[in-house]
Amino acid sequence: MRTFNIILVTMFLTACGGGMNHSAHMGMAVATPDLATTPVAQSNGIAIRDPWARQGTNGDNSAAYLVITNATSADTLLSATGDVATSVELHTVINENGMMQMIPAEGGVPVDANGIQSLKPGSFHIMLIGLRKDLKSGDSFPLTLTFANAGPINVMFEVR
Ligand SMILES: [Cu+2]
Repeated sequence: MRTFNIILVTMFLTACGGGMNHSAHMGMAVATPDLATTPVAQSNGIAIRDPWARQGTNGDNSAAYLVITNATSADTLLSATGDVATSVELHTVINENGMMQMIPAEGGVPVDANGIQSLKPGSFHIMLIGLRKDLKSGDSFPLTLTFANAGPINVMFEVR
């Protein structure tokens, strides 16, 4: 458990690297996802913690993040759907000749058996393409996350 917590702290700090909100997030370091906390949603062994999204302007793009834990056999996040944006896609980030590029996550986002998978800046994320409204700090919106085994899970994302 202690090892898990340390890994999560590292992930959180990485997720906060750069950006105008850096200092704000650092000040909230105690809000690091804690596997001992109650998940915001769970189904069939999959639990969701710390769902959040970047602020954005109507018509622009944004991204959403979360921590997935899996208490059962290997699963895959196949899709995220919602009406917050014209298109909602699962993306990953690759290093192409020193340039960081995001591309669709072919086959979805894998979640190991009894494992943890973080969707975070610089890694897997949910891309919100063409926001249908402004996303301001404190707003929230729903997405449906569909897993191959666990099925659909409705999650509210908090805008930060
Ligand atoms: Cu993306």
